[in-house]
Amino acid sequence: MSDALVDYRRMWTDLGLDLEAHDMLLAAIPQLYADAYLSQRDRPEGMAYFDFVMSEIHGLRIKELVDHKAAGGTVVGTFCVYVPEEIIRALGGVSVGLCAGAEWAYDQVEQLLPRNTCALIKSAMGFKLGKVCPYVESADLVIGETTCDGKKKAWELFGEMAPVYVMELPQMKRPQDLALWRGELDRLVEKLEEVTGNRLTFEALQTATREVNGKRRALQRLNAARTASPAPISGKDALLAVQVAFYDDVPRFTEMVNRIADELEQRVAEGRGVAPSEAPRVLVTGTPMSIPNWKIHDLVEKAGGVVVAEEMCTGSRYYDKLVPEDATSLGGLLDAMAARYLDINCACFTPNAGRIEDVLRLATEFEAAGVLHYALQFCAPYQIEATSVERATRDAGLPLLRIDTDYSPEDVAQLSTRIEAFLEILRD
Ligand code: BJ8
Repeated sequence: MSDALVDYRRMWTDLGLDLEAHDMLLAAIPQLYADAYLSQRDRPEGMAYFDFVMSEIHGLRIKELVDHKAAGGTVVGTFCVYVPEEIIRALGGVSVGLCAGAEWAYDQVEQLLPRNTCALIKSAMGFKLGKVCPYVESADLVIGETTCDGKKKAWELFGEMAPVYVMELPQMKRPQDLALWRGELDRLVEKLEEVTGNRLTFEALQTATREVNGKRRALQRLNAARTASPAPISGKDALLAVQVAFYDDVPRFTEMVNRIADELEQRVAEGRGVAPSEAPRVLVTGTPMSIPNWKIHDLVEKAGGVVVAEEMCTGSRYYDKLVPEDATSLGGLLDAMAARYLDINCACFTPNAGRIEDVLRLATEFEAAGVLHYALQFCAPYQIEATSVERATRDAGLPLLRIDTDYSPEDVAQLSTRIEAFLEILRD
């Protein structure tokens, strides 16, 4: 056993992980990753960074978090793209996304939650109950939010196992909702000041805003290259970059993604792609996909299609919009931040016409031949909104495939058949 591994095991024990269960989880990920990722041909060389990140998913990054805490820093876990990571960063905290993408400890989960709860909530709860996630165990505070009913109620139970703070997210986008949300940012600042022991300053928030904008700009560059035909990077690889954006070190991640964007721009100039230019181009829209949930992208790309864009929180909703950097006061910057965050188009909002506009806009920009609507089973907001998305895409002459699924591999064969048939339609 290498020294690093011995140290990691000590670190995991200190964090309170169930080592036996954790070993089982860590043993499963490399195979999944190899099947989905390492089997791809002609990947951008820069993706080696993400291969490394994945090989160290519970190792090096956790060590960095532990060191950060030992030096007096704070780790804050989040579950939603509405939680402004700039504020956490400005107060000396490290923000880590905690959504999980695999079934775990469902036997324990189903003693607390109804079976018909979406996989994202069950998985997050299962990782905590099963003591297999060093990210959640590192968190000094977990921030929940009042988005869907499932999450809203799950925080009450999650709060029995970890320190949870819940932000009230309005469900409409009227001026009075923006005022409520702006007040929620003030309350979040207050809470984080208490937890970190630091005071928020304009300068620190301005710096954090520039840094997080830099990360989003790098993702914008990477994704802009996907408008090219042939696509210079697979959808799977682009998805992985956004998944990792939620927990990686911000400056390092930004630098690495900008390097990949340089490489992709070069590939586009050379007309070099990861799939033939006639491969059907698919836009995926719907609920977020957390590591190691690569199921849909994998199926589309193994069937000969290429995913060219994601209208989802692990996609354009995360990086499309920047916080304006021209505010001259702390209050002004928080105003700009509140407006930027409330402008995200989650199906928890009503009405949510902005999401439909985004789907149509992205389909045009990325020259998608069809749209795949992905929703987790028992996610009422996205499953219901799928009807409006389908109507709009039909009116725009875009074929749409609707998939409602979960994290289990049981429906893979059936999904594969449906996806192959859909790609056939797109080829015609
Ligand atoms: S902004 S999408 S990250 S809430 S899948 S838990 S909605 S029942 S994840 Fe989300 Fe924020 Fe919205 Fe994005 Fe509920 Fe649906 Fe489950 Fe969901």
